[in-house]
Amino acid sequence: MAELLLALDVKGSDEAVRVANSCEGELDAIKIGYPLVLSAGLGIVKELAKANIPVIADFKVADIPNTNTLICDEVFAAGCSGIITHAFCGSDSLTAVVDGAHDYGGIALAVCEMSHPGALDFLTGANAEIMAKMAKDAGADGIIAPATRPERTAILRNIIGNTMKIYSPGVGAQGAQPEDVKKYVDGIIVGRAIYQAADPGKAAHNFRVRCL
Ligand code: NUP
Repeated sequence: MAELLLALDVKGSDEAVRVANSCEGELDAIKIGYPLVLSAGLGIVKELAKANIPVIADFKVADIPNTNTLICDEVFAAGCSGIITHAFCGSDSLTAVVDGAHDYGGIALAVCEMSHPGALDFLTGANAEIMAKMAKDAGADGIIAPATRPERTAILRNIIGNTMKIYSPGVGAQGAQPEDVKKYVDGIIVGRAIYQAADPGKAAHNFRVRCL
């Protein structure tokens, strides 16, 4: 059984609240990112957190350790429960995010292999495997691995073991199905296939059932 996370990549707080309310009771967490935060402001976190499910900031943090720490301070002060970071900047940058999250009682998830076709240019294979090992060594709480390439996600699962989480995007608009990957992961991330649906709550319910 996998959890269901909504990637709430809509523009503006009204639309974000409309979709989140429609999905009430169907989600385990809401993932926000640049599209929503740049259009609605970071204050949207407090609004979404009223649903009493974690809000995870998908900012794919990728900077020097000090800047990463400063970013974590803002993200967790705003009320987020977790942060998604890139791992490719190296172990010190990654550790800064892990420590920054843990200082606030939050979680840090490291992107190891991405779900889109261009990931095959760099963010796959040995590079992804090195980053999974790095995430484990840094004490990250979990990794992001692709539903679009379940065989790769299975390999990354073997590297990190069962104590860390895997959250997996690529289901719905990017072509993967929950059934492709649910046995390897702790949570499935779905964006457009829910928030662009005529009835987002119904769409979320259908994905939730398929994640069981
Ligand atoms: O590898 C990744 N692929 C991916 O799609 C890592 C991600 N964080 N995401 C995010 O997941 C992406 O930015 C979007 O927020 C969500 C997938 O949305 P959708 O394709 O289901 O609309």
